[in-house]
Amino acid sequence: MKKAKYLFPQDYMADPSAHVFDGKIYIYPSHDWESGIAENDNGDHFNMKDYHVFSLDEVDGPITDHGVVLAAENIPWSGRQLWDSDVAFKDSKYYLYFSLKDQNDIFRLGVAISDKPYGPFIPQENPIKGSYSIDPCVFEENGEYYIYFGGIWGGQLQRYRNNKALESAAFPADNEPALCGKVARLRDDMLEFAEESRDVVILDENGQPITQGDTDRRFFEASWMHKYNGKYYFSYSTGDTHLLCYAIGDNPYGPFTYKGVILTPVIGWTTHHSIVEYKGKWYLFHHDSAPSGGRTWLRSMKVIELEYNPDGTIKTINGKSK
Ligand code: FUB
Repeated sequence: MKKAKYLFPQDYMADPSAHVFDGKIYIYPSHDWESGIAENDNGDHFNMKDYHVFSLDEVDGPITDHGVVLAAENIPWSGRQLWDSDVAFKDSKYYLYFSLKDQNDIFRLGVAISDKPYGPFIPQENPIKGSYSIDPCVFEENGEYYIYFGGIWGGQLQRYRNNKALESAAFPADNEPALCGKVARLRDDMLEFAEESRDVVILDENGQPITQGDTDRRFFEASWMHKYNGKYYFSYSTGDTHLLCYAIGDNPYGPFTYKGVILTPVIGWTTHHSIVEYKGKWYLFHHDSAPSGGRTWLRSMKVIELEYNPDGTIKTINGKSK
């Protein structure tokens, strides 16, 4: 599959997190809709209220929509805006991790549980203790589960330092190390962090942290972790420069060394993805706003094959290729 394919033209879905469960690909996207909220830098126009799950037997084959699996109105601590989510499997249960503003308009991460990969998912009473910001992604290795998260601007990461809320939001100076995404190991029951979250440090080619002013390379949002040939690939969006980039490390915590661009800018402001291997090939699940005529809050999910060079670097994909 060398051309990108829209996965579900019937509705707007974004931020697709793909996993292989029970021999199928399951996709956990955000569900965009036209709520009429004006566009701003806080992302108020991303006013989502529920999640669907999708599955594929073949990447090129028909897609199954499993319908609404969790709605904000059924989450006890819900305020507004169900943003990006991800799912992990452990001991016969599926755990859906999601981003949602609480009743004080603060983004937290929540967990909902199902005994099926296609839900429905039953939410916990409260958000994960000590969680903040957006875009959870869960990576499993040797029975340990690591949750990555964070996003600046509307994602509120600039409101925290060292896992403590600041009096007021603050960004580092342009020549200082950039704000980092976060990672924490999950507790055995999958419901809480097992440790304080740590910075996901991205280094440049000289071993120095990427700086806040390096907007083509610094972390903005959309963490994803995958492993290829024994190396750990942390990928993310650069937000206002609209790139999907990646950095490689030797363990799930990093540090990671910046390696390049996975996807050049798509049509629409946001770019967000997941990377998964299925039947011997690798795929980039992502989204763009082309079908909605560039309305950035109405995104459509897509998939395209992702290829590696012999040295393990990823071949850059053109976000506007048809
Ligand atoms: O879908 C809402 C937000 O837009 C996500 O959480 C971000 O990563 C961006 O894709």
